[in-house]
Amino acid sequence: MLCEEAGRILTKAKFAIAFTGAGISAESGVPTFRDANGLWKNYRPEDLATPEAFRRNPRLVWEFYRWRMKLISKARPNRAHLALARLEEMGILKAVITQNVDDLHREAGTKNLIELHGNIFRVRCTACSYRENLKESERLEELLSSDELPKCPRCGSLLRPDVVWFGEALPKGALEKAFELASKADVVLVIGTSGVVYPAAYIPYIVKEHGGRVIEVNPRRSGITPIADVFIPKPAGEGMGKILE
Ligand code: BJW
Ligand code: ZN
Repeated sequence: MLCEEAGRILTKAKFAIAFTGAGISAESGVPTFRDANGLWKNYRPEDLATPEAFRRNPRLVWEFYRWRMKLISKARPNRAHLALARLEEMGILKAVITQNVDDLHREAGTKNLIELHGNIFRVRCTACSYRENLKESERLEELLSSDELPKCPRCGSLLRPDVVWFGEALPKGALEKAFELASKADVVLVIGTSGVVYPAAYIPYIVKEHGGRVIEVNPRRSGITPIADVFIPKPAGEGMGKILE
């Protein structure tokens, strides 16, 4: 049963979607980007998650991503990821659009998942079209236990994480699909994002412009809060627990 005002809005929704950010995985032990202490060794994401940083110092960027891959590979979906999978099963939620690269929505069982910023368990070649899903190829351990820069098995060039860095285009199909869903949605459930990174942060605004409602779960105010119809100032697990009670 769905409780509270947010639950009532969701129950009546014809086409609800969710839009998630790093905060939904915080309770799984995955660090966010912009909360206190920063993500890693006092570097800002804007200094590591860029093609320039990778060109300048691929070792540093790979060290950062290996550290995160290790951490994320031990993380499990939390109550909030599971609640979204359950809402999809109930036929209420039509899609989850995530900025996260951590795979936790998929592990929780969400079927219609749109990953706007890529996936940390995939690598791709900087020179040719080679791509690899390290979970599927079972080569994650090999990559994590080596200190070498990973090279393309096809052409020998440097591999990079298959994620979207600042200044890079989002996967075209994913962004188009996300915008299309947002223009159709009558409700968007926004969970755990600071709402400052674009074009992803347009999504709740598109829903709102088309007359849809915005429900937000975040312990702190975000770039989305000014347009939220319902703001639940709680961590994701607790906030979603209240809605699904
Ligand atoms: C909790 C919680 C709990 C804590 N429960 N909540 C328009 C305007 C201004 C700027 C731009 C614009 N358009 C483009 C730009 C430039 C740029 C940008 O947005 N810059 C701004 C920062 C100023 N955008 C880009 O460069 C994008 N590309 C682009 O536009 O390309 C144009 C182009 C077109 C055609 C050809 C070529 C180019 C790309 C953006 C890529 C972002 N990449 C990253 C890294 C991904 C890989 C990786 O993971 O390593 O994506 S950066 C990082 O930020 C990551 C995240 O997905 C993203 C968003 O962060 P998120 O998820 O919101 O996390 P936080 O940490 O910011 O917030 C956490 C929230 O959780 C907080 O609110 C907490 O309160 C909350 N929280 N605990 C619930 N328990
Ligand atoms: Zn290659």
